[in-house]
Amino acid sequence: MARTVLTYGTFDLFHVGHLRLLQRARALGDRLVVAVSTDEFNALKGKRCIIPYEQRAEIVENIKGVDRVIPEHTWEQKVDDIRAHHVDVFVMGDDWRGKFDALKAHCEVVYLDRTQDISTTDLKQRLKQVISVGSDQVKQMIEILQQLKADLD
Ligand code: C2G
Repeated sequence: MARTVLTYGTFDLFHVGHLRLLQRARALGDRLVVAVSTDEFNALKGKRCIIPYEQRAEIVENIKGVDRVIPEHTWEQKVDDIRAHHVDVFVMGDDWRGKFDALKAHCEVVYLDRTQDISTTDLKQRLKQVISVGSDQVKQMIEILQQLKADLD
């Protein structure tokens, strides 16, 4: 019987931390089911995604080793998902360590080390810095052009 692994996540601005989590989760079994948080559920988690659910799900389901993507609508659906997909192992990054131990009544629970120095939050911060530098340069250009126009008047 195939050993099924299940994990959950937002996977916004997909990066190597997400990839390595999925690779290591898949290596714990023969098939991997990934529940991707919907935009509505992310609002509940207090997260605002850059990439909409449909695209996040499309990226994840095309990652090698991912066999099935399902939507994550609520915190409470995990036990139903475990039963519906005959899950043997539930996996999360260790930022969630201990949070899902109740699922040990239904399947193995494994927390994997997060990949260091990469996160969606960090990527957003770096993007903001690039944008703010750009907008400062645009402001300087506008001042130069306004001064030039004043000189020509
Ligand atoms: N992750 C990781 N290393 C990183 C970043 C993320 O291993 N540098 C892992 C997280 O620990 C998680 C998975 O990648 O297991 C997806 O991360 P997020 O998209 O941030 O997921 P999250 O918002 O924590 O959603 O019901 C559970 C929630 O849906 C989890």
